[in-house]
Order: sequence, then C-alpha cells, then structure tokens
Amino acid sequence: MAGMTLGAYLEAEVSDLDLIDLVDRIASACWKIAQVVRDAALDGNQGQADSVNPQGEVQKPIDLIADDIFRASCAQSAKVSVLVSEEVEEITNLKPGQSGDFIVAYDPLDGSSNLDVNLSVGSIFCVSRLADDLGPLPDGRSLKCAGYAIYGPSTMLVLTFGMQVVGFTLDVTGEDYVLTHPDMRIPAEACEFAINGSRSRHWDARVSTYVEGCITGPAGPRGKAFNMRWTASMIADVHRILTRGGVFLYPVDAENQAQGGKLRLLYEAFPMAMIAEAAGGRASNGQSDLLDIDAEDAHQRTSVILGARHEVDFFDALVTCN
Ligand code: AHM
Ligand code: MG
Repeated sequence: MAGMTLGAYLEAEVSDLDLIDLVDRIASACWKIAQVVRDAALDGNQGQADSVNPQGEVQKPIDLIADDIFRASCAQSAKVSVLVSEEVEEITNLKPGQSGDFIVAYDPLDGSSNLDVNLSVGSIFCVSRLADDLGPLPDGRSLKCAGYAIYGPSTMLVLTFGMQVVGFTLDVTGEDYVLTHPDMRIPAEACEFAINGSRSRHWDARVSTYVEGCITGPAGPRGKAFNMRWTASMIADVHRILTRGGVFLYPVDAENQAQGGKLRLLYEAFPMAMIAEAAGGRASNGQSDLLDIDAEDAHQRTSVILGARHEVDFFDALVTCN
C-alpha cells in the first residue's frame, strides 16, 4: 500500500463516494492552509487579529484565514449540511439538513500559539451523518471519518475511517499526498507522557499521583523511567504518540473546571479519540471513553487522557485511590 496516492487509497478502501469527495476537498483545504502557514511571516499573517473566538481567546489572522479555507472547501460538497468550527460561535447550516447529509466538526488551525515560534500546528476534523433521531451535533460512536493535518517539517494528513490509521505525506513536487505510514499503531507500552506541568498547582490528587508516579522512575510505583514532552500543540503531541508511543493528558483542573476543561469535545477530542482507538489505543475523560460522551454544546470542553490503552486504563483506575 505504501506509495499510493490519497485518491487511489480512497478509491480502494472507501465505498462511500460522497465521503471520498468530502475527504478529498478537506485534503485540498489542508494543502492550502499549509501554504498559508508556511508563508505567514512573509505575508504579514503572524500576530493577533482584533477578534476573539467563541471561547474568548484572541484570534490570529491566520486562524480566520484557515477557517475561511476549510469552510469554503466543505461548502463545495453538495452533501455537507452542518459545519461546527472552533472559530465560529454558531453552528453553520449550509442547507436544510436531510438525514444522511454530513456534519463536519473542525478546528482549522490548532495550536496556533506555536505559529510565531515556527513550531508544528495543524487542522483537526471529524465527519458524521445527520440522523433523524439526533440533532446537528456529532455522535462519537457514529463518526464516519476523523483526521488531522500536521504542518511540520513536512505536511502530513492522518486519517481513519474506523479500522486503521493511515498517514499521507504531501509531496509538493509531485503535487499529491502519498501514503507513507500505512498502518499507524500506538505501541502498547508507554514510556513518555505529555502534560502541561506548569499547571501542577491546579491538578487534583489523581493527576498529581499519576505524574509523580511517572517522574519517580524505576524506584517508584511504575517501576520504570518515563520521559516527558509537551509541545502545546495537541496535533504534534498526538502525532508523536502515534509514531513512537506514550500518553497525552489535558485534564480538567481547579483553574479550568468552571469552563469544563481546555480542549473541545467535538473538534479536538472526538477526532483524536477515534484515531487513538483505531490505532489500538484509548481516549478517556478520566472516567469513560471520550467517544461515549454525549455532545450537548458545539463548544463544550472535556478532560482528555489519550494514548497507549494500558496507560489510559491505569490513569482511570487511579480514581478509586482518591
Ligand atoms: P487552541 O485550539 O486555542 O490552539 O488550543 C488548543 C491547544 C492544544 O493544541 C494544546 O494541547 C493545548 O491548547 C495547549 O495548551 P497550553 O497552552 O496549556 O499548553
Ligand atoms: Mg484547537
């Protein structure tokens, strides 16, 4: 399979022609966003815009440009009815919803605080279908596709349709995405963890116990050494875990609990959870699988504990110790 183009892969592996068309459009949008990210300093698109997103966070010009690109690409699909974007307060109804039409939830440029320092950022998305008995918000267990693009040293598109996770690298010269990572699996054993340690004064006892156990190393309760990494770009952290293993934690803590945590369920947690499960890992909110959480609000937030299945299970089991 390695070496296939994205188009050839979709044709071979996906039977839903409307979904193929949509994923192809999203892939094109990510390619354009990659170019905008690459040229941000040249084009004067670094720094802040005058606006805030639905979470009250100051937007960057490039957040808004990326949203325009992603939105326009999805809107070209006759089958997309609903868009949910991190950058837009209201759900966008592109056309009167019919059962079977697509809902696309996306963060057009995640980790954008990394832009000015030239580190990896990306786009995250998931796709579901409108159902007669469900509202316009995705159901985690009914997702048809999830993915992210990472704008790093190379641009990659990582996708799952539920059974496996595949990674394509953008070949700028050949003008196509090429399958370079045909079966991305999260290694069973984790030796790295990712958490923003500067928030430790806000953590609850369980998070502190978990991190302490990792830091103590071979002499501690885990009986082995852990390495720590944090890029402040979820896509980069998850991509590392998909590539060489580990666990990612962004828990609800004393400071962010009033808003329900930091990361957003629909367009950050759901897509990464579907990818983690398809790669043999697990994603939890500390109690239950993220994909089992009911979405009640377009921008609702959640704890995210994601990575090697054994490690996420271990964290969840710690609740009984407190
Ligand atoms: P964003 O959508 O505003 O970019 O925020 C999400 C990002 C994640 O990519 C990352 O894991 C997290 O925020 C970093 O948070 P912190 O600033 O606490 O390190
Ligand atoms: Mg984000």
